[in-house]
Amino acid sequence: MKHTIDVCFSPAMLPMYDYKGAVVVVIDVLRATSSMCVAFEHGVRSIVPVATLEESLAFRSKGFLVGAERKGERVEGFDLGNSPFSFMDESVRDRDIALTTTNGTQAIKAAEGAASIAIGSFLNLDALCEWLKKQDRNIVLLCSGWKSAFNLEDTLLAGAVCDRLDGLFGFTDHRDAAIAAKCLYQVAQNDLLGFLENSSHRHRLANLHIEEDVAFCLVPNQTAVVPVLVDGALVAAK
Ligand code: 3SL
Repeated sequence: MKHTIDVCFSPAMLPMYDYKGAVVVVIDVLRATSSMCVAFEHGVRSIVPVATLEESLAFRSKGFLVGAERKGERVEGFDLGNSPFSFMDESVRDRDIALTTTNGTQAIKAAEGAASIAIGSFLNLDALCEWLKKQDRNIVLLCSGWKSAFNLEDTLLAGAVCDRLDGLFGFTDHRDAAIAAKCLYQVAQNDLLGFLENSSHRHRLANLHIEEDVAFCLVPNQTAVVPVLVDGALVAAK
């Protein structure tokens, strides 16, 4: 039987989707899911996504590194923020990390109850698509958005996945979201950075002088790692 692929533009909309038997791919291009891919590429053993600062901090006594981002910045007192560059350090190798971010880790929590949860970004685009082809399930691409609102960059990645997989998977009856995401990606694909010129989160990050993070997170296929959630922790899929 042909499986379906669909796009959910916000975690707030996820309850309207039939996701419980599906693979949910959580997408937060700027920057949480991109940083997670970088972390595993640099040897991190596991990442426990948590909702609050307190939950993250509590993992320190268990030997974890603790990470927290709020308003785009590392929260004082935490080892790590949410820049992909902060996960490129030897000090993260073989470590377990607890992480909370404004939207990305919240979206992962929202997807709990799915048959499986994977992490997507431009950085692991081709590897993710290859992994998805092997899953014998419907797929829901969940955009983290910004505080429940639509955003462009997550939609572009969802569109890129649809663009690569729609010959293999059928769009669902509620297919407009997948069609829209794919069309948007096809318009933007040759200049993702330029397309996002006026996007809200690119501006938020530019105000923090971290435009290099934005450019980095839009470069496809920098890793073959596909992080998946197993017993509450993200690990690299075998
Ligand atoms: O919302 C999130 O999860 C973050 O990726 C936001 S930020 O890029 O760190 O500002």
